[in-house]
This record gives sequence, structure tokens and C-alpha cells, in this order.
Amino acid sequence: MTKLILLFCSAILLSCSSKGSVETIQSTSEIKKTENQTNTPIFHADSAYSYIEKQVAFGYRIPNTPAHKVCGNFLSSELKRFGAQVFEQEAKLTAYNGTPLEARNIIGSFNPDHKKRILLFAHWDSRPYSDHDPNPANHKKPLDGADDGASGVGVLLEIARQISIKAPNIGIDIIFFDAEDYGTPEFAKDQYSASNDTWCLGSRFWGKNPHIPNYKAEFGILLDMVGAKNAVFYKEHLSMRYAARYVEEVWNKARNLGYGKYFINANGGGVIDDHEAVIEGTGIPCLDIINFDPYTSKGFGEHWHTQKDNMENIDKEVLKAVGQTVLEVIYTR
Ligand code: AHN
Ligand code: ZN
Repeated sequence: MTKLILLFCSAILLSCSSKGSVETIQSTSEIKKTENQTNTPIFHADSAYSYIEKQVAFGYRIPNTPAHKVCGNFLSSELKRFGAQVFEQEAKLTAYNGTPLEARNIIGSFNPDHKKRILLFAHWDSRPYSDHDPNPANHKKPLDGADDGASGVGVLLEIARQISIKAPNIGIDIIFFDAEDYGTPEFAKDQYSASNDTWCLGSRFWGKNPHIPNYKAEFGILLDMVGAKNAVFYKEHLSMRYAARYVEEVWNKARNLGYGKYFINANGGGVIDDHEAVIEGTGIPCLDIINFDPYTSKGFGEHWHTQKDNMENIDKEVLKAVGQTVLEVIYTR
């Protein structure tokens, strides 16, 4: 009898606790959800913006110049400060017109022993010419490169800062490539070859001589011109050819975060950029987040390779969209 009563009681208890546990399950799943949303650190667009200002304030980051040297030292020391193992790769390269360029690729590795890695990269040099400026008197003038160069680096420095605060579950390599933007200017196309390989000299060198032999990463993301007002990021051609599943992942994450107005869910054109040499040299699938609109005559924004590529054209909301999306990709792995 006592056994029966006990059984009866435990049945009531069980039903109570099971009811309770259902509630607990519901609430933990809710907690889990909010936890997941905050698992990804918050990208501080103000910080990325100041990093862009800082680079521009050094002056033109043109290889062989003092401003270039000082800016390179700064980038390297910031990566170290954030706990990265830093490799500096120096290379003597040759510009389209025969000018020898003292180039420097700057590489920061976080969690260097982890097998699972993502590669993030941008170019840190700025173009010595404004050859697409509407005023021909400006064609031979250097430009600030707030968007073209500094924006990608600024976003990656803020990502590095976030990694230093909270380590992700994977290894991250950040590469700042040099001498991307020394390609044959419009005004010299009759005199010199204007082939694609006058661009992206730093990444071409690294592709053939990676800082670690047989360097591998699951995939790579290039950030190029990710800071201008009204930027649009279409799915770039080479990226779709070699890294379609990662393009879809990045664009889906951006849309889910509410950045679908920047990350357009459509194919755009192909561009010459640093991802090509990385893909060719290492076989790592890479994608390019680049402001290129195939439905405009210039493709790149109106400010591209003009004197207007300055701080006035930098939009924190765009930096936020790109930076938060990339952080989401990193911290959901
Ligand atoms: C051209 O398509 C000529 N250039 C794209 C690479 C680039 C230049 N990115 C920034 N500046
Ligand atoms: Zn450029």
C-alpha cells in the first residue's frame, strides 16, 4: 500500500516536474537564443572610423615614402598589441613603369596553432594617382584613399581589437597587402602595358611566397572599398566561381542582420583584386566584399580614384554593416 501511495505521489511529482522541465526547456532555449545573439561581439563603427582617420592622417601610403613606412609600423604594432603573432614580409617589386617598390605585407595571426582558420585581408597602400578625377589637372596627384585602402584596414583593425577582447573558436589570419593600387594609370596606357598584373603586386608576391609554406585556411574574405556612403556589395564574379558557398553564407548573414540594402542578393561583375592571387597561389576559396555596382558607368563609386576619396565620403553605417557581418561569420563557427 505504501508502495502504491509512493508510486502515486511520484507520478504526481513526475508530472509536475515534467511540466516544470518543459518550461525550463523553453526558457533555456530563449536564453540560448539571446546568448547566441550576443556571442558575436559588437562591432564598433566609431573605432573603425578612427582607424581610417588615423591612416589618412599619416599621409599618402605610397610605397617608398616616409608616410607609408610610418603607417606600416603602426599597423604592425596594433596587430601585436591585440595579441597577434606578426609576420612582416618585405619584397622588392617593380611598378608598371619600372619603379622599384619597397613593399611590405603585414600579417597578424591569432590562435596560430589552430587548424581551422579564416583569412581576412585588405590592401593598405593608397594610389599615387587620381587618374579618374573629373579634373585632368588632378590626374597625377595622389589621393587620400580613405575608402580605397584605409576602409578595409580600419574594419579589420576593429575586428582584431574585438578578437583581443574575446577569442573566437577558430584561428584568424589578417593580411594587409601592399602595392595593390599602383596599377598603370589611364594617362600612361599608351606608354606602358596596362595589363591586370600591374595591380595587386603585394598579394601576387605573397601568393607565390606565402609567409608559411603550404599556408591553408578554410576560406578568405577580402575587404576593398567598404566605407563609402551608398556602397553596394554585389556578389563578385571570381568570388562566385571559387567561393560561392561562402558568398551565400556571408550575404545571408548580412541580410539576417538587416544589412540587405548594402549586400545585394544578386550577381555583379568581376573585378581585378587581391583575392585572385590568393586563390591562384594557395587554392583557398576567397571572396571579395567590394563596392562595385555593375549598373553604373564607372562601376566603382564616383569617388573612385579621384580626389573625393576622402573622409567626407566615409559612412559609419556602411562600416558597421560590413564589420558586424564579418564578426558574425567568425563567431558562429
Ligand atoms: C581595377 O579593376 C582596375 N581595379 C580594381 C582593383 C582595385 C583598385 N581596388 C582598389 N583599387
Ligand atoms: Zn584603387
